[in-house]
Amino acid sequence: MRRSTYFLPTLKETPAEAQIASHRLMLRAGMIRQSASGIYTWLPLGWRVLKKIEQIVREEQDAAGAQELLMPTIQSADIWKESGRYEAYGKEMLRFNDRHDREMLYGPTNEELITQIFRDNAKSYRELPKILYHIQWKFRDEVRPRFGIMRGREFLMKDSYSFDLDFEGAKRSYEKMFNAYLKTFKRMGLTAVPMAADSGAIGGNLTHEFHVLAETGESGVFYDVAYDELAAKDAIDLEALSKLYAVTDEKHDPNDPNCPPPERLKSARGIEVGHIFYFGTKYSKAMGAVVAGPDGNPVPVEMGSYGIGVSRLMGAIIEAYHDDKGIMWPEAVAPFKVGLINLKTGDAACDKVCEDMYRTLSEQGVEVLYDDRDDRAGVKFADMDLIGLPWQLVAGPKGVANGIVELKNRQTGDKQELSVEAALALLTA
Ligand code: P5A
Repeated sequence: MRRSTYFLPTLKETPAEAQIASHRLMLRAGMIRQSASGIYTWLPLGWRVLKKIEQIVREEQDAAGAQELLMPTIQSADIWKESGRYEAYGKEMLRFNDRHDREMLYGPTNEELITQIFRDNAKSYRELPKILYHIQWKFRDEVRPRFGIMRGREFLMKDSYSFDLDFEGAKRSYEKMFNAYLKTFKRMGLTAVPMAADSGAIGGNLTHEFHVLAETGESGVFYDVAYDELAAKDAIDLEALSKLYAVTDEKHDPNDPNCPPPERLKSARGIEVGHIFYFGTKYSKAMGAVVAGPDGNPVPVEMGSYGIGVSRLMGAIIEAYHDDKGIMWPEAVAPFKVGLINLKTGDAACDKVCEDMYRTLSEQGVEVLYDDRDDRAGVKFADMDLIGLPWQLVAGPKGVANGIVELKNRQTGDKQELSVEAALALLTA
């Protein structure tokens, strides 16, 4: 992509309305713009990152055996009346009537709709177990939308739903998702701590929230220091992990036998990036989602639901990866891998080297943003640091005369002077 043609409105000034780093940086880096309170347009740079995050979430769901489908954003109120949540959901639900005066709503979550789909299409226990998921926009009319996309009104969620014949099966599904979540967040460079939590409006009796620790997090959490050692390991020891004390502040109880002594108890702030629930037959009974069991008798299916805040994750990643100059994307979710800076656009030798490198990298499938603008070097450096691509490849007249370019790692700040060939070899390795 050529910077000269790319729609990337970066800002020098810090927007006054943004209170936390990720919100400020997403605005300044030209990734999002607010369209109404808690509702955002994703500009090309932000949209690229959102798709990368979404793809990692998708791959780990698929690897766990979940199957992707797509349910609509708009739902009929009827199914929510069946489950009993239509009244209970309150003002967070955006409700409206269509031209035939039928009551409709913009889905805040999809337990009802998926239960209806399952009920109408699955008949026998032989079709179990199943985990179905989609990645779809949700709307919740939050009282206090804030921190940009972190707590939006419209946001992108991955939501999965599991169907099993009995509790044992449901527990296996829950564990599959639990594991998939740890892997998913790890691939994005995040350590998410699973916390025993309250089930709130979704209901049920087994539930975990996944929190990325950050000072700007909205939730208070308490956990055993042993968690930090466990999380640093590559293979996740679920057994050991599930024994550790880790809870949200509503659940924290110093008198709990599992609560470690004060010197081993950490108190921190967390960003909730995922939330999983086992709720048994709550919806299947209310909505008649039954299958014929092995003996032919009807059995209401055991269910769970599993959410990831896909758009919120972007905020969490930026909170974890930034400095005073801007964002420092982990490679797995970076909008481009390389930012190519031509220090003297218009200089025949610089232009030639840059064009050649741009072509070679692109042909090799490396995503490059080429700053080919006729602008000052300082502007280009500042912009590149702000948008935070993992590698900066810099070509100026002096180096180019000797066949040398500079390669900078945005996270470590390390700079190397290399031949063009060596730099390209490193970036395509
Ligand atoms: C689980 C999947 C549910 O809705 N039903 C389907 C269950 N859970 S949840 O905790 O309410 O939401 C799942 C995740 O969505 C993110 N999230 C939000 N992200 C941005 N803005 C919001 N207003 C918002 N509300 C929820 C969170 O990451 C949450 O864990």
